[in-house]
Amino acid sequence: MAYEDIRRLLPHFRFEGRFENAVEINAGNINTTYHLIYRLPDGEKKEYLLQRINTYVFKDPDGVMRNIIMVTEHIEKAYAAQGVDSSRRVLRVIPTTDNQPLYRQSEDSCWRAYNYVDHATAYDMLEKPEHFLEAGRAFGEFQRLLTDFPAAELTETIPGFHDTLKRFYAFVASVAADKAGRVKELEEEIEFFFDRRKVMSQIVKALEAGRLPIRVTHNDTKINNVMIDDETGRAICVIDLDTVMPGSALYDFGDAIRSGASTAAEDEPDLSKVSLDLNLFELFTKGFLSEVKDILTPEEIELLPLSVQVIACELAMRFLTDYIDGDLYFKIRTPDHNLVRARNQMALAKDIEAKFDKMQAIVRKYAQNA
Ligand code: GN1
Ligand code: MG
Repeated sequence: MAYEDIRRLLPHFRFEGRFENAVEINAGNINTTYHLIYRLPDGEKKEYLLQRINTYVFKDPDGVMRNIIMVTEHIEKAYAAQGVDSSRRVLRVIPTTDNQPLYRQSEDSCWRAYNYVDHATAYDMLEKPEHFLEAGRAFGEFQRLLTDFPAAELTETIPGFHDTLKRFYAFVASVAADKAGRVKELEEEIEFFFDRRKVMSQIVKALEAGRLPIRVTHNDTKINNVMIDDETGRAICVIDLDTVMPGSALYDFGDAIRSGASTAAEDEPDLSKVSLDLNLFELFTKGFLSEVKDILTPEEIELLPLSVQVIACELAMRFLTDYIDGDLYFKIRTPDHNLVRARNQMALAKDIEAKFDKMQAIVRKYAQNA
């Protein structure tokens, strides 16, 4: 039961009111999350999120929290300067009773808390196409509000997170090590990534050559990382800021499209259902570029379609690497979950390749009038 798991932690945070209920939220492949309800003496409800940070993935939880605090404070100030009420627009860290952003229960058990954005939903699959236009606008706005934030002040908490070439070499090393004895059944899948090594390394090479700027990026713009207001249908808050780091705006565009514009869930095993919905691609592109077309360089805009291909391949390769390693990184719900996910993203990547020219035409349409 959720309460039993967390009751010893609750007194360590500055939650207001009396504890009423805790429910585990089954979202995310990395951290464990609880939704908490408290009640003030006057009857008002106070809601929070309590999360256990996965320290296998995040080796520097203090660095993660430092990044999050700097970035959320910056966004809050930017909204204040625009006269926008930011109470439901940005995550806020709830400190511990000794005023720390983290509570360390033991060496490998780290907890943190946030305000809860109420009357809003994080969808794994969007229910209405308009939501995706909104998501594009929200991730674009996130990017825009952080253009004047000095990226060098952020810690690279997972070094090379979207360095796809480095991830390719890690994948090759995992294939060679074959720790879980699974490589023999995976010839076709492995070949897929060797065939795409060059394409996958294009963004990181352009960054290294200085042809693309380093920006503050979210790095995990999966569609369930934006909250949609239940009443207005507008995207109100970008969440899951654990991977906010210096990076490329292309990562955020590519990851959002590969997750939100797919016609199937990320772990749908029936590959005939997996494709890129160009209508959704267009909606997101429209929303995203409405916020950032004056900020992005011509080269960044030109490479937006490529970013979708690169991030879909990268994630497919990450899932396959984890399957080969024996499922150490992503949470799994079935023994072949990572393999199913990898094949799903490979199918999506193939469809993205087939639709490349159409994506390019759409990007050009919305990049005009800059
Ligand atoms: C992980 O936990 P979640 O779902 O927000 C992962 C992302 C992947 C995603 C795929 C830190 O994000 O990079 O794209 O799963 N986060 C990390 O579902 O590795
Ligand atoms: Mg998430």
